[in-house]
Amino acid sequence: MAQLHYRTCHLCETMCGIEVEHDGEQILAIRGDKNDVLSQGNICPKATGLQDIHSCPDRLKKPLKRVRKNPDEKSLDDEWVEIEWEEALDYAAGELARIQNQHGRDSIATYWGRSTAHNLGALLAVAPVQKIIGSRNIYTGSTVDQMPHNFVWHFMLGHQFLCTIPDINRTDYYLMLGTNPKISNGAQMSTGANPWKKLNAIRERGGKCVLIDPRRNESAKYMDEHHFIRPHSDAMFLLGIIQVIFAKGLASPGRMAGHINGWEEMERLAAQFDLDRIAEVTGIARADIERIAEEFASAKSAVCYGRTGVSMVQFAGLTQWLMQVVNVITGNMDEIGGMMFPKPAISSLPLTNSSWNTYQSRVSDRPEFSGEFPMAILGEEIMTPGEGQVRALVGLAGNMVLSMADGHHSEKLLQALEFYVAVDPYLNETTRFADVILPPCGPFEKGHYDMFYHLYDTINWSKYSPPLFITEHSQWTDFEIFRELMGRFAHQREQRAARKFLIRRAHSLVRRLLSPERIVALGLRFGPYGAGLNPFRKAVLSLQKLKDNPHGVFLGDLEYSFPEGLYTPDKKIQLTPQVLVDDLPRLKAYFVEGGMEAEQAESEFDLRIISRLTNRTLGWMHHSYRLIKGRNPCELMMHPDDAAARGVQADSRVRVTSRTGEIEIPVTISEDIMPGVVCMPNHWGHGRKGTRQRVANANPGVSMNDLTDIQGYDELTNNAIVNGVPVKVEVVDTASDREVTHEDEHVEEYVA
Ligand SMILES: Nc1nc2c(c(=O)[nH]1)N[C@H]1C(S)=C(S)[C@@H](COP(=O)(O)OP(=O)(O)OC[C@H]3O[C@@H](n4cnc5c(=O)[nH]c(N)nc54)[C@H](O)[C@@H]3O)O[C@H]1N2
Ligand SMILES: Nc1nc2c(c(=O)[nH]1)N[C@H]1C(S)=C(S)[C@@H](COP(=O)(O)OP(=O)(O)OC[C@H]3O[C@@H](n4cnc5c(=O)[nH]c(N)nc54)[C@H](O)[C@@H]3O)O[C@H]1N2
Ligand code: SF4
Ligand SMILES: [Mo]
Repeated sequence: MAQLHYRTCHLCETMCGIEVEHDGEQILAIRGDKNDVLSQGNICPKATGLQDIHSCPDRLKKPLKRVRKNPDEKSLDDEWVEIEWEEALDYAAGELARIQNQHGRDSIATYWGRSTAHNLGALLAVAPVQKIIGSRNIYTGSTVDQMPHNFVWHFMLGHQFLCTIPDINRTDYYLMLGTNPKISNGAQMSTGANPWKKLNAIRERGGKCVLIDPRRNESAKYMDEHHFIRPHSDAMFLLGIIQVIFAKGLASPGRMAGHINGWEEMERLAAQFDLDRIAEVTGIARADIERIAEEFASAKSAVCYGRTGVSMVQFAGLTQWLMQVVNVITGNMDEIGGMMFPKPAISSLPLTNSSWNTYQSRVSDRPEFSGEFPMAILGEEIMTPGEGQVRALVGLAGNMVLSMADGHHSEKLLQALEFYVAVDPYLNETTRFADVILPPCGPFEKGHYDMFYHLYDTINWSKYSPPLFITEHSQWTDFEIFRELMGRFAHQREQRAARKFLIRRAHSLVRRLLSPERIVALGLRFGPYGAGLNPFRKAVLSLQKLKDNPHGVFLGDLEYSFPEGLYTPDKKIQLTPQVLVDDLPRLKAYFVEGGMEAEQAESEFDLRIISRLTNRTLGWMHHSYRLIKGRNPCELMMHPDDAAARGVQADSRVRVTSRTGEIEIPVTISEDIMPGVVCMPNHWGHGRKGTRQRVANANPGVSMNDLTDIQGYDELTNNAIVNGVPVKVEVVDTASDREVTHEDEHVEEYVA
């Protein structure tokens, strides 16, 4: 008999409520939950793909161990055998302990990919795993994503997770840079899908929406204006905006008066840049910059916000900083309709680290940020011999071969590892280099609470999703896998009998007392809406209350939290942190003092490539047949002038070449892309030897990150540059047959 289950879709930070109709273990349909307090029935197509993941025959249920053909070297011809959990955990822990005892703490690195943040068990494991391993070699997907934001929040507001959230529900002016909410459903801003409805609402209440983007992306039609901007040049545009706001006497601190340092310095810094030169390098007319600045500063409330298009580029740190400066100098920081700060039911800020440059990396002296190093240096730490060299990797929830800049480089570094344990449900482009794969249970076989994404809330709310199915695999969430792996590792690493005994006792105590659900209950109890230590206090929120309210609990609109909520020692906003001011000469050298022209004159790569998300997919969801069936979106978008200049026609296949690699890809010719810029979707490029993912491999596409460059990262924040990478394009042939290229028939065969 069909039953209904309510939960949160865990696939992205949008946190939509879904209604799962199922008959026993068979899922019949996934729909939006109309009663969900956040999303009110809105979802995107990706949620429906979860049922394919649940039933996917390629999803691993038991650990896999590599059996090497040649004991001295890994090969993609090696075989995999399924082994029992006990054996797999003992083997992995034993190898890690052996390597660390022989080569020291830093010889093990950890890598945490995107799905960590979507995953209660994995998130709860992060801090203990890092503590137990004790290595400085910590790497996460953050440095191929949002690190520049964290960097700027740390320096301006005092904590890397004091996340500025655009108050999209109440703003009158929305200035948006490098983001495409129609497709991404909003990034670092959880609205519960269909944020375009909120953009429409801004305009319906008389407000205005402006988009700055090298592509007239799918969100442009919900905006009043769109302006093309040359990739990497947003910091210059923002300096123009700031300069005009000061020059016209429109700057005003609003509610934050008396709580801002660096006001005069900021005015002086922005005044140094010539507005005509800004217009020339950005491609946005001077008159438009002046008008947008005036409109923004004169609006009743306004917010300047940007996402991955301005964080995975050169000068990303400066860009993030200057966006926040625009908000502060117009009185829109911690103001209704401006940038606001949520109050999540479990407060993670006091428990998380925020630091910079307290130590540096071994090979190239890159600074740590909040205890992690940038992904860009993982390869050199593995491949450069010497004391402290990384020899083993514990990697989870990320597919760096497709997602990190320079996929070929990622393959090399993974191949070079002495030992690699992957915690991942798939044998994919990255995990095929592992020695052992420990697969966590599927999304419906465990409870879910968004421990991280509530930091991006646009309203205050809370929700817990219990497991839908309890299966044999349910006992292996990422939490239990790490609990068992780390317990064994600590025990095997220890030489002294007495301490070994204590570790064993502690491990069995943790096993008995701690589960993800219990930790959530504790977090809620000691959070801002919980009863705390007082047994008589009637709490606004508890785990039981969340269980009783499967559509979530609304906790109120976002409220003022500054200056008390600031984490800076003097409780003031730092408008001009020295480290950011010190990065301005680099911007000047490139855009004002001829760097850009010199680069263009020297280089054979005359186009810049940027990324694009597609509505129906998300990285690892290419395992879902219903999401990727049909024409493969992996095509290169090109402006008609650029196409004509190279003899490219609508049915051409082209070769795209960069400093690091080349790919061949069909084209789409469109005026929606800025001349001089080309664009393609990322996270494709399946079909590689040694993977076990039939759906993705049957419709493989090519990988954009086979073109991006490991040497390309924002010098200040160390975030990878995967947008605006120099390339050239040549015709391979025309009239290519797309039907054949996309091998759809093959997928049909498999699914049938
Ligand atoms: N469908 C779908 N949704 C997703 C995801 C997914 O994979 N698929 N991933 C999720 C994740 S992990 C994230 S982080 C978010 C990302 O969410 P968004 O940031 O909204 O993602 P994008 O669509 O990549 O938008 C980036 C925009 O930046 C533009 N851009 C590129 N270079 C520049 C530049 O130099 N300057 C400016 N101003 N713009 C530039 C691009 O043209 C593009 O329109 O999406 C989330 N949602
Ligand atoms: N060129 C280019 N590159 C980009 C981007 C871009 O726009 N352009 N975007 C960047 C951004 S914003 C992001 S977030 C990254 C994303 O890149 P990654 O962090 O690499 O994310 P995915 O490729 O989605 O891989 C997720 C992995 O997690 C695994 N997984 C799924 N569920 C679970 C689970 O419950 N537990 C565990 N342990 N594993 C699980 C999947 O099998 C898969 O291996 O890519 C970045 N790279
Ligand atoms: S936007 Fe789509 S993928 Fe993201 S949470 Fe909502 S339904 Fe899931
Ligand atoms: Mo991301």
